Amino acid sequence: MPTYDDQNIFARILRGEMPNDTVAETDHTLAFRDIRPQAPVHILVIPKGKYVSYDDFAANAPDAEIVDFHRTLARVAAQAGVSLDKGKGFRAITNAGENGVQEVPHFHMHILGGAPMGRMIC
Ligand code: DGP
Repeated sequence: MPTYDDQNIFARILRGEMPNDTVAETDHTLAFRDIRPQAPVHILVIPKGKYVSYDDFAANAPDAEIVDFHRTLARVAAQAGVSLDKGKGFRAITNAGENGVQEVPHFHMHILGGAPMGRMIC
């Protein structure tokens, strides 16, 4: 696992060094709008803990942080009107490492919705 880089942009957002458009926050999780939206709804959900990628988070985060992360993601999707009870659904994805084309090395999931996403294999 790569070493966590404390200077990555999401670490700076968590330290309050960078502005962001927060949509939800809990003790363990932050959700904010993506700066380069690729869909009408494009929100990033990140743990506050220092995890490089999905595999790091899944293997090493305490259960309480993992549960809070997923519950927050589902709540944010509902608040944004894209959950199945509020809207027409969404895509939740994470990119990991070089082949996953992960730009920011702090684990995050993208919530994408508000329009059909199209079929994807990547
Ligand atoms: P990726 O690591 O490839 O899964 O995607 C990173 C996403 O983070 C990308 O969609 C753009 C977004 N992003 C990069 N820098 C910033 C920033 O400073 N603020 C916000 N809100 N989003 C950012």
